[in-house]
Amino acid sequence: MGVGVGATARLEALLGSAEAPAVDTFGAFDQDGNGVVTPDELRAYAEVRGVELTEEQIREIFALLDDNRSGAFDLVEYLAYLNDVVYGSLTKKTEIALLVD
Ligand SMILES: [Ca+2]
Repeated sequence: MGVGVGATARLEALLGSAEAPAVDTFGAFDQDGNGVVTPDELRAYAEVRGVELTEEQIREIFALLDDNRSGAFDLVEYLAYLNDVVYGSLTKKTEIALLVD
């Protein structure tokens, strides 16, 4: 279906350095520090980082991250996303590289 692929790439671009602790990147998204990241906060963070996000990409990112469909995502949802999608895909890429090699 391809849904979320572009959004995932955008989100990975936003995450920047993979060496930054996830809690720190979440804190950077959560600009008012209330523990949840809203679409407006994500949009503002993307603008600061020079990453262009369309409304559709923002919707896709929240479809991926906002498990309970509250309209925002919290740290638990963010960590679950990283674990499932980002680290999971990196592991798969590593496995594929090993197979090719
Ligand atoms: Ca917030």
